[in-house]
Amino acid sequence: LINLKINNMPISVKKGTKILQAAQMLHIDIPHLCYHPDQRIKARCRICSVEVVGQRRLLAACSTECWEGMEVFTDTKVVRDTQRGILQLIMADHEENCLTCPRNGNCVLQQLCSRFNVLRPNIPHVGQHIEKRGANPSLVHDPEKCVKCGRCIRACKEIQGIEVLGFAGRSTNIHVTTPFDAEFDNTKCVLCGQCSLACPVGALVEKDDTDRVLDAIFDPNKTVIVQTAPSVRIALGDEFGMPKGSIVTKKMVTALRMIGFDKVFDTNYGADLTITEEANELIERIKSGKKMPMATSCCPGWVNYMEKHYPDLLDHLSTTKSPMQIFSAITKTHYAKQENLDPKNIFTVAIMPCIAKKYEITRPEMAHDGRPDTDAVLTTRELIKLIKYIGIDFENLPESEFDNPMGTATGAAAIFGATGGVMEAALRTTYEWLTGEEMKNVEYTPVRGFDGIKEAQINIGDKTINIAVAHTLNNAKILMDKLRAGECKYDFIEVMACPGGCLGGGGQPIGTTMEVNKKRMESIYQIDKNTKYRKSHENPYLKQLYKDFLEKPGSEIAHKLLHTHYQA
Ligand code: HC0
Ligand code: SF4
Ligand code: SF4
Repeated sequence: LINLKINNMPISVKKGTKILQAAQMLHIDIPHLCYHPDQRIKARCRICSVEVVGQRRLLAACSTECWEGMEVFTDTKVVRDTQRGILQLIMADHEENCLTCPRNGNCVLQQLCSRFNVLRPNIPHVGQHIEKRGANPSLVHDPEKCVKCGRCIRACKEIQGIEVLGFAGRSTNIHVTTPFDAEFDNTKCVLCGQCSLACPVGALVEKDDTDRVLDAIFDPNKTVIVQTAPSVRIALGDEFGMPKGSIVTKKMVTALRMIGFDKVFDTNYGADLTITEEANELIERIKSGKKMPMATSCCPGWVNYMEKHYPDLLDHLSTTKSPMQIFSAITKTHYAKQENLDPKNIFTVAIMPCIAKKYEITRPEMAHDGRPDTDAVLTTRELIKLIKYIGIDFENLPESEFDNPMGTATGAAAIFGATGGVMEAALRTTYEWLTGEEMKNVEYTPVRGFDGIKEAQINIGDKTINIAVAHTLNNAKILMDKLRAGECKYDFIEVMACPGGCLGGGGQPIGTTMEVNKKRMESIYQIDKNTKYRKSHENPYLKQLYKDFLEKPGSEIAHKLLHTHYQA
């Protein structure tokens, strides 16, 4: 242990601890902008400068390790003047229209200016006008709001290995951009939104679709149907002061009804349907030996990645659509007929932890009779905005249940939100269908947890199935390079683009970190444990759906509505 003092308070820390963390242990928040707990430390912004006795210059608290006998001061006049000076410099290059900024009220720069009383710029404005980028369904980039912390660049590189963002220009013209300033969807970007989750200000945000959804809600001719992804219910509470990982499913349902949705359904029902179709597809592929290994395809960030980076391997992707799209396809066909609704007048909304899902719904193959299956995707962050807009006291809401038939789902669907979950859910059904025996212990732990790549062998009847699970595209790349080189022994691969799976999605509340994701993962497995049915094929409403409409997994009608293809 190393002994030091911060603001005259003694503390002992492990070797290697940085001043920033040591101060946190003493409940002192040293301001920081470019520092992010899950990223490599760059010490670019210097807002975390502190005074250390015996040192001639200020040191960056984020990158300086504590040493024995160190004496740190975080709030001397020179420290405060430095912090305010840095903020003044940032503000001289920052478009100051906080009131209309999407991050108003949730912006690190705004919080710091308020905390350090930097209320009026004292340096002339030097920022240059740079056009916004946003002609794509998912992401808006406003370089004039950028603080040059580099967190988006590191997210893209360190999580996804894509490196589509980088610095260009010099001096007052330095800015973050894409290769040749291209629009995101014309680059290697997969629209995962991890950059927007890492951004401390309003420079990178999701495309805001809240007004489009409200317009539909206020249109008397429209029946507006909402579905909510597995990972929203364990993250939404964050923003309302509830402990991280709180399971708020039933409050969320109440809030959605108050916002004005006509029916509140569950994407998890779609996830059960994805599993029955995908398990059937896997069994067919195993039996025929064709297009093996099969890879999951429910994550649109991952699908974009395959199309842009491994177009030669597209055959490996399962043709089963994602739960969101399967759900909407059923809504606008079978459900519409059952309820005597004209599909023209149905507006389907999906609440997702994801930004790439906004792109997924615009794919031409995700439409039926010229109408998109899903009309709008809102991120968890946009749902938070709507809840606040209506003025709902979320924490104290009474609880209520999803509507049926599409509000009932199994525990297998719940775990889709965590890396390894789709694999585990698929194995529960594949096992029973291949062997005809009951799977007694449904919890398949080798695919659980946050290891980057998880591999296992599972014996199903007389077959041995090799599986691999990866999260983040940096890890997916390792698997795909092996596959391309013909060195891959797997039968079934699951990939989710975001860290931890959808629970760490690019559309989740600001402040999402791996530490938070761990709590979300525990909650997801808790939901599975507490659900009556735990295997997708046991969902009673799904059995009814196959009986009334889809006939059997992989039927002609199932193929028409629930399967898709990919394009290089
Ligand atoms: Fe996911 Fe999904 S689990 S992609 O991660 O498969 O976004 O939460 O909704 O569609 O179910 C996201 C989360 C979903 C879908 C499901 C899948
Ligand atoms: Fe990179 Fe994802 Fe952001 Fe695209 S959306 S720039 S891939 S982090
Ligand atoms: Fe979207 Fe989930 Fe894929 Fe992230 S992991 S891109 S949140 S579907």
